[in-house]
Amino acid sequence: MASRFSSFVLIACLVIASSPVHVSSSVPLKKGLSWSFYEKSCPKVESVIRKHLKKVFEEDIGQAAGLLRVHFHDCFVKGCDASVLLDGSTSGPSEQDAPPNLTLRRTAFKIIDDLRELVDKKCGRVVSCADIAAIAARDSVYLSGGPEYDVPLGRRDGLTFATRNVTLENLPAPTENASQILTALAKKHFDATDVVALSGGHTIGLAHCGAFENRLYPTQDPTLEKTFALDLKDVCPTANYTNTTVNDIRSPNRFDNKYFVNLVHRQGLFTSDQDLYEDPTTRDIVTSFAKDQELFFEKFVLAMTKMGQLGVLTGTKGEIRANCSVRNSDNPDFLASVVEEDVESYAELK
Ligand code: HEM
Ligand SMILES: *[C@@H]1O[C@H](CO)[C@@H](O)[C@H](O)[C@H]1NC(C)=O
Ligand SMILES: *[C@@H]1O[C@H](CO)[C@@H](O)[C@H](O)[C@H]1NC(C)=O
Ligand SMILES: *[C@@H]1O[C@H](CO)[C@@H](O)[C@H](O)[C@H]1NC(C)=O
Ligand SMILES: *[C@@H]1O[C@H](CO)[C@@H](O)[C@H](O)[C@H]1NC(C)=O
Ligand SMILES: *[C@@H]1O[C@H](CO)[C@@H](O)[C@H](O)[C@H]1NC(C)=O
Ligand SMILES: CC(=O)N[C@H]1CO[C@H](CO)[C@@H](O)[C@@H]1O
Repeated sequence: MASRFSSFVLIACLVIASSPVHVSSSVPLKKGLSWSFYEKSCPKVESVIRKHLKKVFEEDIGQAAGLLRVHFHDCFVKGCDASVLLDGSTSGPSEQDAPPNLTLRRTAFKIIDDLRELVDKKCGRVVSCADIAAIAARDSVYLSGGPEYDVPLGRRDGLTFATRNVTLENLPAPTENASQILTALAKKHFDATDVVALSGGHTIGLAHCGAFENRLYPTQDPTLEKTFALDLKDVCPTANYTNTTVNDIRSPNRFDNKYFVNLVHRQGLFTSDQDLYEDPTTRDIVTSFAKDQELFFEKFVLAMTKMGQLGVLTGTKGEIRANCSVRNSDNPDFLASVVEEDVESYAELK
């Protein structure tokens, strides 16, 4: 009896855990993207990626955070065109050389390159690096305990990298307050709910002292809970320390709504996190996500689906890179398309 009951519970849990949040009806797709893009050319792409990432995360779940952040940076700077993956040392000064990218995990780039090889072996060179990064970000969320959701596909890889300045202009800083973050993200058509939901990405992963020491030195931020502040000072005893700490003290490796519970308790790590609770414009959204994880998941999926379509290249634009770290050397359109592509993706991002 007991065992029948527990297997019933197990099955019930599996059904709940694996029922995907579908957003296909509520988010309009950019022309050229589709929910079934590789159905004919590479039907196994998503299962190949998931299988490999499961293995990677079993060894180190921290890699999920690295992959999620790579997709976010890719999309915010010059659109989701895998430009963030271009290796600065071979392509000239690139996104990777701008300060916010100094802390992107090298291992995330390596994992994406490995996925590129696995997918190529299965299907040939038909899946873009930008799509691999988008699927990997989704799997990072799901395999860390977050929502399951479909990702529209059909992105192509950009031929140009973003300059250091363009990167800096497009990535918000952790020292910014909510009103600055809201203004910056409104330019990319994100509303307050999107901004709060996306910030929930900080429910996993790590941060270096440099990202939050403004809240400790020279004077302590009054919106920082006292015991939490002491812990942070242990990790970062002086300014310019290079240690890291977890973004979410309650459940550092689990994709859940605890990040918002932290904010309500004034245990958010960055100014840009905590101020979402301090600012009356976003406080109620934070509180609602702290109370209702399903609501957070639903809004997170909507915002990610929007983010995943920022400035995408589709159709015959861009290319499918053979190596995600370098653009194809055999692309005859290279010079001609550089100019066209830049104009277009900047316009779309504005
Ligand atoms: C709203 C503006 C945002 C700001 C100011 C911001 C800033 C930062 C900073 C400074 C770090 C720490 C990097 C380090 O010191 O190593 C970080 C980490 C992280 N961010 Fe954000 N972020 C923002 C939005 C997002 C979004 C939209 C996502 C994804 C949906 C995201 C996902 C992550 C993840 C997963 C990490 C941990 C990375 C790791 O462990 O390697 N962030 N973010
Ligand atoms: C980049 O930004 C800095 C500081 O705003 C400016 O001095 C520099 O000229 C810019 N460089 C380019 C190439 O636009
Ligand atoms: C946010 O920061 C900006 C720039 O430092 C400042 O002008 C503004 O007053 C701040 N807003 C709030 C609500 O604190
Ligand atoms: C911080 O880093 C130093 C070395 O740079 C190390 O000795 C110390 O244990 C670290 N502290 C924490 C809390 O990680
Ligand atoms: C930290 O670095 C900044 C910029 O490099 C410097 O101005 C500041 O004096 C340093 N602070 C400490 C405590 O070393
Ligand atoms: C991809 O390019 C990078 C950077 O040039 C290089 O280090 C790496 O070996 C290449 N990978 C493959 C599989 O060719
Ligand atoms: C991911 C990464 O660390 N990329 C580059 C960041 O910038 C430094 C310094 O310019 C480079 O050495 C890294 O390759």
